[in-house]
Amino acid sequence: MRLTALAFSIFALTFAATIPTYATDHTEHARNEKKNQAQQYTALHVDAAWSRELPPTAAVGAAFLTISNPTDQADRLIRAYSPIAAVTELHAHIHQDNIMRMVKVDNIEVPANTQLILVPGGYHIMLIDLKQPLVAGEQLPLTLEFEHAGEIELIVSIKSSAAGTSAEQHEKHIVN
Ligand SMILES: [Cu+2]
Repeated sequence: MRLTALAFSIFALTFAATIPTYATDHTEHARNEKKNQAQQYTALHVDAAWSRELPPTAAVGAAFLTISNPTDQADRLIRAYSPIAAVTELHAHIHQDNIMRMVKVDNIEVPANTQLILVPGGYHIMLIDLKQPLVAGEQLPLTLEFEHAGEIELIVSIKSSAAGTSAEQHEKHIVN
C-alpha cells in the first residue's frame, strides 16, 4: 500500500509538471487525471466512495463505492469498519418472493481483472446504529479489509439526496 501511495505521489508530481496547460479546463483536467490514474494502478484499489444524506434521526445508512482489481488474483472484501457506526456489515440485495430485500453476506468476491461497483439495489456497506448524522457535503471515514490486499482506508463523500447516483457523478476520494 505504501508503494501505491508513493506511485500516486510521483504520478501527481509528474502530471502537474508536464500538463499545466490543462489546468484551465477543469473538466478535461479531471478526466485526464482519472484516466491516467487508472492506467497507473497495478494493485486492487477503491474509489468513488459515496453515501447519501439522511434525516438526523436515521439509525442506518449505506456506503457505495467502486472496487477495481487489475491483478490476476481474485480477492474478497471480508470486512468493513467505520467509527461513525456501531456495526458495519457487508450487504447484498436479493430478489425473494417478488420483493427486494437486503441480506448480510460474509464477503464480497472481487474477481481478477474486474471492476465491481457497489450501488443502491446491489452490494453495499451497511452502516448500522449511526453515531452521527449523515450530512450532505460532509465526509465519513471507512476502512475496508480485503483477504489479499489488506486494509484500505477511504473517505466517503456524503451526497445530497437530490444528487444522482451514477459512478460518474461521484468522483474519487481515496486516501491511500
Ligand atoms: Cu443493507
